Amino acid sequence: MSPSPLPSTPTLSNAHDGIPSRLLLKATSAKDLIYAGKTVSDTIHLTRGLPVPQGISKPAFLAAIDDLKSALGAEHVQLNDTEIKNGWYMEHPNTHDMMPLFDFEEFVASAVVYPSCVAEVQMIVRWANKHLIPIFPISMGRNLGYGGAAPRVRGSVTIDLGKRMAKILSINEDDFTCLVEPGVSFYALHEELQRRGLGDKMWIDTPDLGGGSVVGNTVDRGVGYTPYGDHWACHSGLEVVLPGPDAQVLRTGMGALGVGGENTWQCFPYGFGPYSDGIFSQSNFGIVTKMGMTLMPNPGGFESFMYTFPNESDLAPLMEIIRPLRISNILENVAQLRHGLQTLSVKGHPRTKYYSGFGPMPDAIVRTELEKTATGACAWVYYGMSYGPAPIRKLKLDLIDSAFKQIRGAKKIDPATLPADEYFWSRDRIASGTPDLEELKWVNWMPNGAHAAFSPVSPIRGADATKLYELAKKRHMEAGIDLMPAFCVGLREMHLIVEIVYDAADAGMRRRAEKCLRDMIDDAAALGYGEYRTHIALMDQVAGTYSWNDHALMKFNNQLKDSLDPNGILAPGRCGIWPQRYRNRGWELKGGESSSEGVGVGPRAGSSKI
Ligand code: EUG
Repeated sequence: MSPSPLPSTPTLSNAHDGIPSRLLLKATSAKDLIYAGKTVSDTIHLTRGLPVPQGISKPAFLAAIDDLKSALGAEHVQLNDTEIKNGWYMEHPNTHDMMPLFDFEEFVASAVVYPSCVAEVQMIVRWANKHLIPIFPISMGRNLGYGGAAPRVRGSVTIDLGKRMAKILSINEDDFTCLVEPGVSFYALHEELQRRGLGDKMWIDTPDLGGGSVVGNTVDRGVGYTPYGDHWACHSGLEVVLPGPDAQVLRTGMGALGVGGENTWQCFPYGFGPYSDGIFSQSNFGIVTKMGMTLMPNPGGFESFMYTFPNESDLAPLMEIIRPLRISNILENVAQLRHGLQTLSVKGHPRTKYYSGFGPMPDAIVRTELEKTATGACAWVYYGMSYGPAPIRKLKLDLIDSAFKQIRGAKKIDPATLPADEYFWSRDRIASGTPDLEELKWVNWMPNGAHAAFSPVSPIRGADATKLYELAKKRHMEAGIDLMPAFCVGLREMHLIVEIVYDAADAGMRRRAEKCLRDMIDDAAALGYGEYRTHIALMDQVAGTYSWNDHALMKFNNQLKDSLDPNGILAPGRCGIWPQRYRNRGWELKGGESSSEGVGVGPRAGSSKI
């Protein structure tokens, strides 16, 4: 390989968010590819100047920032007033969304602050309450496809928790648990298990890309691909800083015990009384500073398998086959059923290598191109994993084989025939708890490649899969965008993940992508499907679809918000929850707006000013 002209990717030995050295070569070529696909400058000058949040004058804001600098050290507070830089997955911005649906300058922070401990997080919360400045905590800011590091309210001060709070506080070999801070990535946790010689004994569960924060991904209810793939279900215990003026800290579950709670904190998630953890996931009710996570015992063997299915119409009967196998745990992991086009795009080539026409790439071309690859021409590919010693795997794999082969033309691909760089082996690593970087390759499909996801959940049924697939297809056709769906099958539900890959520097394409996403959200809602997670620009719309009984759930969320965060300083608008000071002022985004901002904010809670 020729040496990269670009600066080297930071590794875990010099950055909390770096790449493990075992993946450095892969990162180098991934970075080269991404930079080769950039047609616009990486640096964006803030033509609109310092994004001072609404409700405070620029001089008052700057004076408040000076206060914060004296409290935390000037080097731990950065004003964001000149330019922002996009970078790439491994060297991503913490000031904005590098994969925006609006322009790069819209969802942007006014400053970034780096606390080193819980007491400093509390200090920042008190400061925000004093000055009525919106703050937006990120763990590491790699929530790409869902807004990345970007605050919902333009000009919020980003709290980058991860940079200086990146400790693995404990790994318990007896209980198979750990306790981590927000700056610990899946990469870092995995490397630490190897370093301690525990890699053979216990596994982590990782998403497709391993650079994300374990805390961040879990509180956003992210998904991985081992039997521990439901991250939220696998966590145990939180430490949370509340957003009120006194910035209380609490620990949930057994961590709430007055003495010795650490004992059982990571073993039993519930403690006593109402189970509070839920309200700190996908919310703006608190800042999570520590989280317990369970680790999976090495199952004593594992074996990936891959089946291809020839026809688009195989989707429905296949889902009917998958459901009982998954619920009874014969299919043991959160596997993926991917559209053929996604297996093509993950090779990392730009779309123009295959097709340059406008609109979705014709099926015939996808099939012809797939014909030349390991999967052969097919409509769907199932990537799964069987766990345990060989005789146990054989029982399960035989059941799966005869069930899958009920589909005419179903083919099992023999892994022994696949070269080491085939995508299959990346799925193999991920489903056995080794975080990877391979998935990034399909962003090269478009120049300045960005992605944003449509992520509805449904039962594991043929009829549901078909309805969701058809509506996605229709809307992609209208928008002229390639459709790359993947069904991620949980225990009794599936997440359909449709990542739209678009050119982030092309305003027209961004608008088409946003329109397509919004149309799919509305279509899905009309059929009774909701999203499990969404991009920051789409949160109001998605929250609005959870409207049962006159929006009873949002009314409850608003009540919690007003009680916990009376001044409305913490991540206003996140997940569609707006504090009182912002309500009814036009902050909600439902589509077609040119600005993400409303008109002003109200006075301090309890203030007599109107
Ligand atoms: C993916 C999976 C997700 C998600 C976003 C992306 C994977 C893409 C299961 O959840 O939310 C290949």
